[in-house]
Amino acid sequence: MASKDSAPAFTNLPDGSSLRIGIVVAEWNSTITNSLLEAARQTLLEAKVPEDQIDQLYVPGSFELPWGARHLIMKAGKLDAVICLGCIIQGETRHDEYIAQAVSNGTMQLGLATGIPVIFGVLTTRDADQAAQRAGGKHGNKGSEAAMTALRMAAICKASGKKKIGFDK
Ligand code: DLZ
Repeated sequence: MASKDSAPAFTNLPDGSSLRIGIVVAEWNSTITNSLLEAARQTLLEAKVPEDQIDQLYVPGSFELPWGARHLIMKAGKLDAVICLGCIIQGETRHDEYIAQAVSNGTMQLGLATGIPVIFGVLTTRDADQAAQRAGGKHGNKGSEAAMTALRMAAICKASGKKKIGFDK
């Protein structure tokens, strides 16, 4: 279980001025996902990622996020990281479990296959209130955390001169 200090403290934002970052956003639960998006974009801009170096794509639901991330990677060519933003809320059936499993596996596999960091910025909550608390409420905004993770991972890749593999145009 997450405790108050379990997320890493990102005190210094890496310089993002040379980075190109993709963001894929699910339209399901759009009030929440748009809050995540706004915070993610704000964090990238604060880190000096140029606005025209942020590639954004909406997909219908969280299930489509890995496909959307792959599409951006293939289309944009030189992305340093891709952030996936979604919100899966439990319902009467087990749909949320299947979607969450598929998205987390899909994003992980895409990152490993391409060498491009693919960030899991997907809320998986019991209800809408829990989601709201994590999209600008008392638990902060996970969109901003996802953006910080993307910046950190992109900086690690740059520092190690890691060559990206796969999906070359
Ligand atoms: C179908 C569905 C349901 C019931 N719930 C959610 C949800 O809470 N969050 C979300 O992002 N998407 C949901 N979806 C849509 C699926 O992600 C997907 O778009 C459809 O199953 C079509 O593949």
